[in-house]
Amino acid sequence: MSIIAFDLGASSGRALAGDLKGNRIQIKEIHRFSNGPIQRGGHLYWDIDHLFAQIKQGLAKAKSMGKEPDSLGIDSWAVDYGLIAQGRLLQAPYHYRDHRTDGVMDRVGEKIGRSEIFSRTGIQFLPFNTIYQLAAMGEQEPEVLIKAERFLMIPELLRYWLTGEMISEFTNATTTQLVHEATRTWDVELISRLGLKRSLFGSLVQPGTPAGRLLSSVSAELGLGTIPVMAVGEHDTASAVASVPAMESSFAYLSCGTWSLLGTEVDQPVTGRKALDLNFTNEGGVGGKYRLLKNIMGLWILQELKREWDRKGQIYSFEEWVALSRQAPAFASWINPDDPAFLPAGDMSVRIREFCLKTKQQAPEQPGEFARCILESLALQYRHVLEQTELLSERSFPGLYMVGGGIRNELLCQWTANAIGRPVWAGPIEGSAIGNLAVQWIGTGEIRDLEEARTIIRNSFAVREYEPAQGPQWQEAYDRFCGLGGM
Ligand code: LRH
Repeated sequence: MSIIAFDLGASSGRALAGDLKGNRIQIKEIHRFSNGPIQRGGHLYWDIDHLFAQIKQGLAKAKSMGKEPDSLGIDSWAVDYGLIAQGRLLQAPYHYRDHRTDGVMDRVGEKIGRSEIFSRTGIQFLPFNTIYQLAAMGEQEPEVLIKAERFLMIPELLRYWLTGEMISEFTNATTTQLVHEATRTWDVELISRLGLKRSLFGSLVQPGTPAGRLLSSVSAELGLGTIPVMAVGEHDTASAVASVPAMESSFAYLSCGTWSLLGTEVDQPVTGRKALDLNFTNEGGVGGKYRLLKNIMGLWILQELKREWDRKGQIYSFEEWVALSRQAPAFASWINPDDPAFLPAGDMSVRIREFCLKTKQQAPEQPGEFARCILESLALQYRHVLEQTELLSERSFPGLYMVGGGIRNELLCQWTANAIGRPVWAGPIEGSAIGNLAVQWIGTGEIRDLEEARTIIRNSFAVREYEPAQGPQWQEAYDRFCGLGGM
């Protein structure tokens, strides 16, 4: 029995078929497709029709490979959504890096109060959270919100087109910053204080809940049966954390990709003053857990730097960028990767240089120097956030689990181990898709629970250990990093 996970990541979308044989998972990538935003009229949108077509193509390919699935689930990055009226999508979903939310978080924070928003939701302040995207719509396109009857997050929208059912899922919903941390459902008071209609938001289901079957029109088009569809941990980070092959109940993880999400799992959200000041989040997790973590800007900065060089016609592969950074001088200059300047797309080299000059450091010039600056800064920031996680959770961690595409970057894994002075355990690479598959098996009863899923994942995928090295040099670097202005 095969099942399929669709994982829509920032660098690409993919369909993975999974088979569970005894206590081993086998995966096979059956389809990979682009998932870049489209730019139109000065705004950034999801290419949502393309994605729906790719999902159908993935299903058709599965059938042609003799892997007609018995279940499917979809996960993607958080916060983005579509609005439905009369059964139809009102407009293409915006991409969260669109600038229409500029300044909105501050205005909403003033109106409602940051500490009140945080104590209700436990969610960190990021300018692109859905709450601010909806507030931006209220300011700029109120007619769309008036017309809208239903709010669906991206995997829900795609599921709706596959099944005809509109069902909202818990983990992704928490990233809107509109779900109450204690009731684990929509915060009706917050929603009405924002002037939003309560009726937009449907009741939430937990990951692992059946969410309909393929519409007969879809199954006829693809020559498939009416395959059951499941709500999984539809926030990709929820799925990634579900895939962490930890045997201990308390551990630190880093989901490493376009974003770096570093934290731990907790049973109850941590919403005190310290968490607010450190801007930590408590996102809904799989298996009734919360993910106490912090968003770190991640490999996005290097991806954008690469795109900048690509545009200039100086094209290096990612492996070449990493090799160049290895050759550049060590500990020359750093950035605070979480400076908001690095969030939008565009001229990263200019912003990196500006940051370095502002903080009285030598600004990088050569490609390798830029790349080294980014990768060292990420590793040092991982230590910073790991220590903050320990402080907030009142735990200490002997090492760090890393999952996701970013662990292909062996240099980053090694530098992370060096920076934290503890081992890194890296794997699996396809964390989100594997977590997505595991939750489907939990939903169908083939895997008992999250703990058993993690044991099976550990048994099925290689985990590479990186031992820390160059302790004194990295300690000295960390002390200087923490003393940089602009941190
Ligand atoms: C990672 C991620 C992250 C969100 C961001 C928008 O892909 O889902 O957890 O904060 O994208």
